[in-house]
Amino acid sequence: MNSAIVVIPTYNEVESIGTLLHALKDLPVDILVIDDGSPDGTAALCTAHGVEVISRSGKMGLGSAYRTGFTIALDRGYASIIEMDADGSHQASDLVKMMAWVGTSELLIGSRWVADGAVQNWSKFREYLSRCANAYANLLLSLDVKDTTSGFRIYSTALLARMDISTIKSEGYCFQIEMTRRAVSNGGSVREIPITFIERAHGESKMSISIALEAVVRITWWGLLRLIGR
Ligand SMILES: Nc1nc2c(ncn2[C@@H]2O[C@H](COP(=O)(O)OP(=O)(O)OP(=O)(O)O)[C@@H](O)[C@H]2O)c(=O)[nH]1
Ligand SMILES: [Mg+2]
Repeated sequence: MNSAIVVIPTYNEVESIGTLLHALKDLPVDILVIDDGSPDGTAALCTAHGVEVISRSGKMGLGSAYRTGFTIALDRGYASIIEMDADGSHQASDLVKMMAWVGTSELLIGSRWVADGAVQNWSKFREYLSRCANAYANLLLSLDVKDTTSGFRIYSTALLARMDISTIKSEGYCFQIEMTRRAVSNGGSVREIPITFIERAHGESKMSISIALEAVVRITWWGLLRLIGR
């Protein structure tokens, strides 16, 4: 067993996941895929790569997939728990850079919106959406994190264990914001490491209006709670 595990949620990523698993194979990490019954055979491909897969019966959301994966990782006693997307947006070379900072902060975020961070092949609209979500979250929640929606992270087990993740409710990319908020409120130290995020070349984005709306509603609610001191 390595001291770090990469938890990868998947839904219909058969065209992308193989490249990621190949890129991760020489890194000192274990891998756990949480697949939601992808009809395209994602789980079978991961198994063929010798990777452990938790197969769930249907699409239950990114947040729920991470809660399942994190709970398993915590039970197994890894020191570091890593989040990565399967769609090719997160690079193993950036993970190596992030892992060099393990031990310096309890939450390391692979960030697009710090100096030397970058996005490739994103439309202006997607960039605008991401920047707006981050600006709104920071305005209302004062998290002091430039890329609160990034799904490329390394948590220390000590931090994750005190975050009580079973009570995290968000399902879409708001999950990342809620986790950042919970990390900060639990006294977690956060460091952002610049990454290059590359838009997926294959498969379909799971981003939707309802996922964006979930973020707006929850951020607004948390902002109101903060205003009344709760
Ligand atoms: N298990 C599981 N994985 C999911 C679910 N929704 C998304 N994922 C995975 O979570 C990761 C991020 O999903 P994306 O579709 O890239 O979502 P996104 O990054 O918010 O959107 P884009 O920026 O458009 O790619 C990918 O590996 C997806 O396959 C889900 O309901 N269940
Ligand atoms: Mg993506």
